[in-house]
Amino acid sequence: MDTADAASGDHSAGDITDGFHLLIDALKLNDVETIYGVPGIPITDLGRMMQEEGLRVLSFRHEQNAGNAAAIAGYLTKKPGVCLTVSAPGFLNGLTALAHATTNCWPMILISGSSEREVVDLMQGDYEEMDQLAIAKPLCKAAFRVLHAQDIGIAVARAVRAAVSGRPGGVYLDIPGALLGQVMDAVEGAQSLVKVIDPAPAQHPAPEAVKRALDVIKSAKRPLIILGKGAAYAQADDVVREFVEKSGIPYLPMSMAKGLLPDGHDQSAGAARSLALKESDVVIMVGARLNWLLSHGKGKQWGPAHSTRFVQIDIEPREMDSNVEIAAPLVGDIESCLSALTKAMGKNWKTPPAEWTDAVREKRDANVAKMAPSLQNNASPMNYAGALGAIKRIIDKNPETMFVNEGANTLDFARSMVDMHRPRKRLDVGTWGVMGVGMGTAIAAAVESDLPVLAVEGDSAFGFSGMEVETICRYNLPICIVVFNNNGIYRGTDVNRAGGEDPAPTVFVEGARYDKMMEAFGGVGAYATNPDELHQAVSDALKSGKPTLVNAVIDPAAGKESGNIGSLNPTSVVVKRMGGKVLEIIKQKASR
Ligand code: ADP
Ligand code: TPW
Ligand code: MG
Repeated sequence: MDTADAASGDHSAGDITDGFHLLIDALKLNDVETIYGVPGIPITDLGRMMQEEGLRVLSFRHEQNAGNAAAIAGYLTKKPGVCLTVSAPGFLNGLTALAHATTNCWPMILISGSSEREVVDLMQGDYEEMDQLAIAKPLCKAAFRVLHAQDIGIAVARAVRAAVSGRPGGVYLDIPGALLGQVMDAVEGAQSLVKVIDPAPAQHPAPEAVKRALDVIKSAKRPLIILGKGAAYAQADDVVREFVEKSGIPYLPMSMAKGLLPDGHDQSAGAARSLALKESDVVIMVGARLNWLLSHGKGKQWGPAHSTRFVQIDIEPREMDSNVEIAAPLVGDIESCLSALTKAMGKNWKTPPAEWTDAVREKRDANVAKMAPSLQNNASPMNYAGALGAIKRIIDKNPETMFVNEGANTLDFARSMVDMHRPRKRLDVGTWGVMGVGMGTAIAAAVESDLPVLAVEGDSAFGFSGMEVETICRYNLPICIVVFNNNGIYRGTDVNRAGGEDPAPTVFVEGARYDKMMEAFGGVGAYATNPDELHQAVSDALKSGKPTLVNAVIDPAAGKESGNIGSLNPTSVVVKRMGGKVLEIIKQKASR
């Protein structure tokens, strides 16, 4: 429906409309198709009417999971994912996901019902009273409240544009319950709706910035491209490929950019990460930030201080120099910037010295060869490599599968062992490393892509959103969950250091059967103690498309504290004394 249709609508003089319908019409006019939420006062009827009016409404068991679904829907579609919640507690439950979306630069709109404005502002104790707008503000890109039905159209338009333009992010839209019941003339109502034209306009880089970037790249002896999830989000896949291939420069994909170019690509430096970061002299950042995931662009992982020069492509000007000097900032959208660079490289582009590209390739191939036997490990109970070998073979055979991944060891081992072959197929914990995104992510991945989903989950990670297996069964989604069950967080072997009866804080019930949770709601439960059984169970699930949960038994001693990021744990100090005299001061990291 375009604006003209909406304005004339099906309405004739004398018809009236209300806040419910104006909100629904405004969302539909702006191409929103799916709503992820949890019903209750004051938005129960809104959900029903949305469904009646042709929106797909997915009802969750907890708002955080609905919010995580909306966040990843935004990443996958470049349109705002919409989450709908009730007031105060429901709103707060949705807020973690809104902040997560904002942190990851994904467009999302959290729409929450709220209580009587007059009562809230006088703090008179309304049902679920809370000043939601004030609370949302610091956690998202923009926050709006609508008080009058005739403003609903403009409010939705502002929310959509704020979410997707520039650096994408989360937007909060506060809908006081009373607004939904307001009535107005239907023709005027239809005319009040606003269709956002060109919501994320192209942003072309300045020609001098392109030239500066190219000069820096040309000066490099050992250049490296880093592709981030901003590049995957941009959906400029062909342009990215053309730039990488024409430049001849090795590239490193960040976690969710894996598959933007297939991991088997000749220029991939994925398995030579340490060498590539340490030895490169010019690094071209493409939709990736120099945050903790790249140790802030300095320190041990990198070459000598100030020896690496950076070119950075980002839509957000303030991202430049966030951690180190950026020699050539290229501000604009990925597609415009990379097209301009590729064009400016011209016909006689000289690819980097073979000495460098060969060194990266050799290191990568050696590392891949070194890892290969571990992926064939058939031991039972499984270690991570054995289990992930089975998962890797499945993804290699079914490259279209949407791959969801969370946990600590389960995440870090899977990232390095399971190759991705297509863009935006690896969906994980993002910039914050949030546990609990798994089921919301899996549900949105299935709904938005219509493709089979494989979610590989640590047993702890799964527990954060595990109740959504009911949602998966209810909507009969083609999702196969594999729980890597090592009886705990990082490992299942920790003991209570006080010797008491309580288990250690990181361990769970031994030998739990997560597969039974899926069976409880009519899905398929499977139990795998070795890689062959795991391979079989997952293959069957992908073939049948039935909701499935495979409980994969992992050796409780196989994992490392905090997976790959144990070094981020604070150091504790133990002082050993004998008779009041200090014998030794021992500094130690968490795991022992
Ligand atoms: P990763 O974790 O993969 O390194 P980040 O989330 O840290 O990626 O960085 C993504 C970056 O991409 C953000 O700085 C964001 O501003 C940028 N970005 C998002 N969309 C676009 C786009 N269309 N064009 C350019 N930059 C973008
Ligand atoms: C919202 C802290 C990081 S990883 C993890 C926790 C609790 C679970 C690791 O255990 P899992 O994986 O999933 O069983 P594995 O294979 O190592 O055993 N709360 C939030 N986010 C984070 N990151 C944490 C806590 C954490
Ligand atoms: Mg675990």
